Amino acid sequence: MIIKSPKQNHLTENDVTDEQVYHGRRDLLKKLGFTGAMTLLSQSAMAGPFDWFSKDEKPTFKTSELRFKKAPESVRPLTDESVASSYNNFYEFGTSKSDPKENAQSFVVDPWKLEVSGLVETPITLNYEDLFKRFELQERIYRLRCVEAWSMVIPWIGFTLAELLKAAKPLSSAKYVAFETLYSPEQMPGQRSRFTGGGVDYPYVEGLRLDEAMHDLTLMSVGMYGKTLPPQNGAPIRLVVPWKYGFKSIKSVVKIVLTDKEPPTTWNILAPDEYGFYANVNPKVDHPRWSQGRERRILGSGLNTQRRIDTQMFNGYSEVASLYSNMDLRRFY
Ligand SMILES: Nc1nc2c(c(=O)[nH]1)N[C@H]1C(S)=C(S)[C@@H](COP(=O)(O)O)O[C@H]1N2
Ligand SMILES: [Mo]
Repeated sequence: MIIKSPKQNHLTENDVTDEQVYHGRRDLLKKLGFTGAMTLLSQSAMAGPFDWFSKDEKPTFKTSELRFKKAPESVRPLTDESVASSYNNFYEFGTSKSDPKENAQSFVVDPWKLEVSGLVETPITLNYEDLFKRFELQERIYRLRCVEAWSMVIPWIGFTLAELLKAAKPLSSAKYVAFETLYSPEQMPGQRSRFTGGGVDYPYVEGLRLDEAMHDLTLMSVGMYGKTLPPQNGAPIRLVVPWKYGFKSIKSVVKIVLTDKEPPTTWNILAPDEYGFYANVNPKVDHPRWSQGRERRILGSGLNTQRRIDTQMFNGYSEVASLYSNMDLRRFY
C-alpha cells in the first residue's frame, strides 16, 4: 500500500516497482552485515540473460555512505539502483547509455570547487567537504523524466538550491541562475571532439529562472540510494529539477552565476526548435520528432520491469503550476 505524504505526494501505485526488491535486498544485506558491499552484490544479483545494463568492468570509483534526513518510508517505489547508475545520459563521457559508467570511473571529484557568484551580495565557494557539511542533507524521491520519453524513480540526497542561493544573498537585480559543468577534456572524452561529445559545445550549461531555482522542489544533489553520487550520475554535485525534462538537471556543477538575462542552455543552443529554455514536462507539447504523451518507466533491468505509462503535466509536480500561470507553455516550451 502506498501512503501519500504531503511533501512527496506524487508517487502512485503506477510507480510501484522494485520497492520490495530494493528493500528486500537491502534488509538481507543488513542482516548479513554487508551494507557496504551493496552495489557490488546488487549488480551481480541483477545479472541474467536480459541484463542489458550490466557490465563486467570493475569500477575504481568509490561511493560512501551519507548521513541524511530520510524521506518517508511509505514513498519508496524505486528504480533499481544498478539501473539508475548504468543507464545514463552524460555526453561528456560518451553518447550511448552505457558510456558514462564505463568511462567515468576515474573521474576526480575531490578536490572540487563550486562557485556561486554574479548578482549576489556574498559570493560563495564550496569545496568538496562543504558540499556534504554546509547544509543539512535530506532525501527526496523524485521521478526523472528524460525528454527521450523514458523515466525512472530515484532517491536523491541533497539540499535545496534555495538554501545555497540564500546563503549567497541574491541582489534584487538577479532574475536567472546559470549553471556550468566542469570543463576537463583530459578526463572527459566527450569534450575532446565534436564527434565523441554529441556535437555539444562544452562546457555543458543550463539555467533556471530565479523563482524556479528558489522552489522547494529544486535540489542540489550530492548522493543517491544512501550514498555519494557515482560519477556517471554527476558526482560530486548536480542539479535535480523534477518537473522539467532531465537535460535541465545538469551534472558535475562547478559554477552557479546569478544574472539578469536568460542564460544560454546547451540543448537549446544545439536544437532550438526541439529544446526550449523552460523544458517543463508537458504531455500536450510533443517533441517535433516524437510524442511526449507517454513514457517508458524503467524500474529494473529485466524486460518485464519496464512499462508504458501516461506522462503527467509537470511530471506530476502540479504545485509548480503557479510559476507559469500567465505563460503560453506551447510557446515557452
Ligand atoms: N553535464 C551534463 N549534465 C547532464 C547531461 C549531460 O549530458 N551532461 N545529460 C542530462 C540528461 S539528458 C538527463 S536525462 C539526465 C540524466 O541523469 P541520470 O544519468 O543521473 O539519470 O542528466 C542530465 N544532465
Ligand atoms: Mo535526458
